[in-house]
Amino acid sequence: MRTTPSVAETKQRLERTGQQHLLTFWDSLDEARREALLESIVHLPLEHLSSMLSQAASLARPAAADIRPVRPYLRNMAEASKFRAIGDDLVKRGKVAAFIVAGGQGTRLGWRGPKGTYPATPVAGKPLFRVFAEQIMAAERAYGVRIPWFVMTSEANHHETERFFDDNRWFGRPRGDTMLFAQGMVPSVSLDGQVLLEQAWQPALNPDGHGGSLKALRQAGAIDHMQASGIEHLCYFQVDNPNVHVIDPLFLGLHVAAPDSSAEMSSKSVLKRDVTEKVGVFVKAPRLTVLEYSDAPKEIAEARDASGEIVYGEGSIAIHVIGVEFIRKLTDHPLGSVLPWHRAIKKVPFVDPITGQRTDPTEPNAIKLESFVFDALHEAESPIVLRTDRVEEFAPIKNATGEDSPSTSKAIQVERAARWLKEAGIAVPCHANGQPDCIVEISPLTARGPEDLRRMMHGKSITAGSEVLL
Ligand code: UD2
Repeated sequence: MRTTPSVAETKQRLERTGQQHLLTFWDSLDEARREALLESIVHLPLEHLSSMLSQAASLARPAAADIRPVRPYLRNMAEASKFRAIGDDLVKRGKVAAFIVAGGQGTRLGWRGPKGTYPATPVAGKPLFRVFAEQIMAAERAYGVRIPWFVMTSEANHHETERFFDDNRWFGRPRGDTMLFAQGMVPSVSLDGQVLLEQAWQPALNPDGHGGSLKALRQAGAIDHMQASGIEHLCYFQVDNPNVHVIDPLFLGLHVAAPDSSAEMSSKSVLKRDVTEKVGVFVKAPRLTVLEYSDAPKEIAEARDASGEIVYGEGSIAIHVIGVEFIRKLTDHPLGSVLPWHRAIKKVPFVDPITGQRTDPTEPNAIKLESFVFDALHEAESPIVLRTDRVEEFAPIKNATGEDSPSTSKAIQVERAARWLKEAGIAVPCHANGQPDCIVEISPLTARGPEDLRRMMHGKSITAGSEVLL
């Protein structure tokens, strides 16, 4: 059992690493806070901090001249049914688990609880976590298999998330088939590399980004657990997209069997709506890379070909399949993962070590480090991209109003439901502009696609202006 180092040992370590200021308020702290402070310091990666910061500061962005478009697979490709059957077989044999990253705080959305508790669907107002749980349950029923669900939270929302799952009786699935674990935290530092104090007894920390999910899986024992139970591939998705197809056999089949796939990491794209849309894009530089919207040179972001099409248009919707063995390889590293650090300069409230005053800075004063899961693509020998349909799979909820908000997401969810009904041969009343003149929601437990609707909707119809929950 590890014991917390003494104050003398801690002092020496802080002196060695140039962070002595963390004990500035030691004499004024009571016993409990002293203990808390020593315990938090022991977890700080102080010996590595300056190399993490300099790596982040020197992170090379690809030069525009080195960037090329990618050629994705398309859903209507010739051999789609062959790959779909391969994916079906993989799921049936219990080789697949679901993995959601839900550590973000949803601040942009202005929702107080964990984002996954947000009521997202157009008729029933189902919370995002329920939508995903029902999708997984529907796949479990269809394939006659248990599909474990790994849920990454963060320190800020772990307990609330766990309570929500508990209050909802784990959405009707066996408790043991969902594993919740929190992602790691990294220190927020001043612009000259000093770890900030959030309180006199507490260093300022921030979540280590969705890239931290790989390390968190490993540390939580999830990789060992998956490998012991024969799970080989993880279906990765974000908490903000109710239209995600959590278990997609075509995507899985391509991931494991496409001739140019190394079955380590595969990604889905949608064509960018316009050049200003805030999604990263898949490019070759020369390895497959996600170029974040904030990092894309203007001539790349806005390039169009002779027919007016966006050249670098494969937008990342943050849906991947990742091999479990590949995650083990990426996380065999002294710092827990090989993924590079990115830095963002932000405003972080802190306790001034000289005055002892807690200060709310008016200007950005801190470096926050985080890693991104898509950087794992660089490490994959031959990753592939599958382009999918935007309405079918991307209805993100990010902002309170405007683009990517609850109302745009609901409109896309309804559009998809109407499309499924039409494909199943059921007439859907429409406005003159082609948009559905009804609000329809299809529960994942009712139908996983148009085929399921055909059977159950036989002889039924939808009335104009109605609100329908199927
Ligand atoms: C992300 C992608 C963007 C595009 C878009 C698609 C990044 C940097 N950008 O933009 O390229 O693909 O999604 O919707 O990823 N999260 C954690 N822990 C963290 C940080 C984030 O779990 O420390 C989760 C968060 O809960 C959410 C997801 O990661 O599920 C995306 O996070 P975001 O909101 O920071 O990324 P966003 O929407 O700007």
